Amino acid sequence: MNSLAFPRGRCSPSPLTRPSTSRSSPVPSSRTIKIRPSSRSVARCNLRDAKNLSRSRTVAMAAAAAAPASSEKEVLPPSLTSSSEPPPLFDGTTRLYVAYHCPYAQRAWIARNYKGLQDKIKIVAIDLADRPAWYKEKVYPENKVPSLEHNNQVKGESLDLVKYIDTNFEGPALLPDDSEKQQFAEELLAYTDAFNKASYSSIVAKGDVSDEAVAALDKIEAALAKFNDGPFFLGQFSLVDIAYVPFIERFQIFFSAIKNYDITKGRPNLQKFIEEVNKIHAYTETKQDPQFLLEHTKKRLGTMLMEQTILLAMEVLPPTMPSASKQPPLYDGETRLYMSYICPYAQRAWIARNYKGLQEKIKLVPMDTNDRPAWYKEVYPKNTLPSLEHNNKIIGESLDLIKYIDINFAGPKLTPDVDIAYAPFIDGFQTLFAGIKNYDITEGRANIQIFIKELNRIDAYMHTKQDPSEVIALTKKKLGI
Ligand SMILES: N[C@@H](CCC(=O)N[C@@H](CS)C(=O)NCC(=O)O)C(=O)O
Repeated sequence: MNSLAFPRGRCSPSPLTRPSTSRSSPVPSSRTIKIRPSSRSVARCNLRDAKNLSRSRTVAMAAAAAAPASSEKEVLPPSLTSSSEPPPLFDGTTRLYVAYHCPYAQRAWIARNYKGLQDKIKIVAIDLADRPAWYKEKVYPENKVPSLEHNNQVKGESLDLVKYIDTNFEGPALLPDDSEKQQFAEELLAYTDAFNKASYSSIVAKGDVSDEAVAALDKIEAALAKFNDGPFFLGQFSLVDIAYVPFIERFQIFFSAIKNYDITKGRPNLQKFIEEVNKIHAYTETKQDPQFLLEHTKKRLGTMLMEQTILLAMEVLPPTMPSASKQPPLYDGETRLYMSYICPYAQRAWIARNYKGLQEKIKLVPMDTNDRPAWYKEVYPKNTLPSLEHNNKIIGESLDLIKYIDINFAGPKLTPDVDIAYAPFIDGFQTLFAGIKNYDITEGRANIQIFIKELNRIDAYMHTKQDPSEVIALTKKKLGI
């Protein structure tokens, strides 16, 4: 352990273990962990990844495996709830407020452990689901964890806290003196949020691991190769490893269980990093049961997906606007999708908006294509549908709009966006060929059949579908047949 520390610190770390009974969620010691989804979680997952989640599976956990067996552990306090009294605040005690499952809090907790500050910084665990009111009122108005009570002040933000703990307390230094390494550390710290976002949005999104998440993991793999004097980001263990490890730990579990994707495959540096970091007791002491982390996250993701489905089901679609309709205000800050319920091009943008859960952010302005309001030409001189009013400008062209909505709004990633581009047409042609030519486009085309079947399971798409007989009637009218 000492060999991993930088020589800057005056003191060698105090022993990082404490005599104790172990905590309720011990770090698993076996190499593989069997994760059997509960019936509730399976029901939730049916919304998206039924195929990936409906069977029990093994999460390969080199990470968990490498943790050294230790019979001694710090006794950690139980989490405080809404009915718990606050600790005697500002009495000179230094307190680190954490939630045991929170990756941000884990960063500060690892820093505290690594520097051997178990006696100097007391852990106070908060139950975030049943948070004590005094935490926001008296400790940290942001109401998040981690926060650190020190010298009569409370500070927050995990990355700032890791640096603060490193600078203001004794123990091995968490940053080397080498200026090239320090500069690289800043670059990597600045990238953590983007790395987390790319990974989390891929976990939430339907289908395979996104290109964005793969690129983010590849970037990490490349970063780990920058210095040759050790397995960590800056060669030897540093605050950069502390910033990333709680998230890498989680992504290894989630990608394996939810996407059946091993983040270390083809990434030897990442594999080595995970192996080596699991030899650091200051970190392994903070690890939670992978099954618990998985269930906790699935619950959160399930709630998000459920909310999106409910939002869709509850959406009351505005009536179609004929030529006599009054123009809605233009450039008043509202985001509007000018569209038609029966136009497949408009449907592309509409599906994108639904899929990303933007029902409340992007208002629909449906127009009657056979009796189009004259004012629309002033909104979008090309006079085609769809177009999007956003940030005081109008953007057109459905394929561009899918990409624009994807890039400029939150929600699951849409790229690659080919399915949304084709969906309205494939499904539409099926209806029209069947209704007008009595021809089944899926016959002898098993893949198209599966595509349509799967498409019809996606709420974001289903809510844009029109009554087939109406589509046939309107098309016949338009074609004069
Ligand atoms: N940027 C903050 C993020 C901290 C954070 O979001 N913590 C979560 C727990 S993992 C939290 O306290 N959430 C409570 C809330 O947002 O109300 C940091 O790095 O410290």
